[in-house]
Amino acid sequence: MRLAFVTSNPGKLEEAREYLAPLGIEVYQLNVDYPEIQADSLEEVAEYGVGWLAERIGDPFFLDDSGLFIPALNGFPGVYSAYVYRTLGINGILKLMRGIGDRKAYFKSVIAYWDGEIHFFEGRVDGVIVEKPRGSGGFGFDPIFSPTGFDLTFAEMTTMEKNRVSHRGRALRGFATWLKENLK
Ligand code: ITT
Repeated sequence: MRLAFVTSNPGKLEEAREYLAPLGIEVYQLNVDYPEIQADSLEEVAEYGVGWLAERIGDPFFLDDSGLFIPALNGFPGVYSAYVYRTLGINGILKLMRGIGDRKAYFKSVIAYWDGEIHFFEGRVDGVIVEKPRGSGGFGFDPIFSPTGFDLTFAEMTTMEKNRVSHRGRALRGFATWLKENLK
C-alpha cells in the first residue's frame, strides 16, 4: 500500500520510509505547508493541522509533529522546536545549557493519521544534551542529543539505529501495528 506523509522535512520522510518499507508500506511525500498553531501540546498542533488538511486532501494521510523538551529549561523548546531550530539553532541551545548541570532532555513525536477520523501514535526517547555537536547524520537537533544507554548522538547513528530507539521510531511502531490490524 501507499501512504501520504505530509511533511516538509526530508529527514522525517527518510525515517518513515526506512521503517515502513520492509512492512510493504510505501511512503510518499506531500509537501503542503499546513498551519502550525501555537498550543501547549504537540497533540493540539497535530490535531489542528489534520483538520485543516482534511478539508483539502481527499485520501488518507499522516503527519508528524515533534519536539525536543529540556526539563531544566522548563520544557523549552518543546512545541516551539521548529522555530527555535531555525532561529537559535543547535548552538543556541548549547549556549542556553551553559552552566546547567542537569542536561536531561527528551524528544517526543506525535504521528496523526487521518482516514476520515484521526488516530494518534506517540513516541518518546530520553537522553541528554551533549557538550558539543557530534556526527553528520540525521537532522535537526540530532548532533546534540544522545539517547540514554548510548555514547553516540543520533547524528552518529544510521537511520536504522536511530529508528530502533527514537521517539519517531516508537511512534512508527505503534502506527505500523495499528495499520497491520486495521488495513487488511
Ligand atoms: P514538518 O513539515 O513535518 O512540520 P518540521 O521540521 O517543521 O517539519 P516540526 O514542526 O515537527 O517539523 O518541528 C520539529 C522540530 O524539531 C524541527 O526543527 C526538527 O528539526 C526538530 N526535530 C524533530 N524530530 C527530530 C529528530 O528526530 N531529530 C532531531 N531534531 C528533530
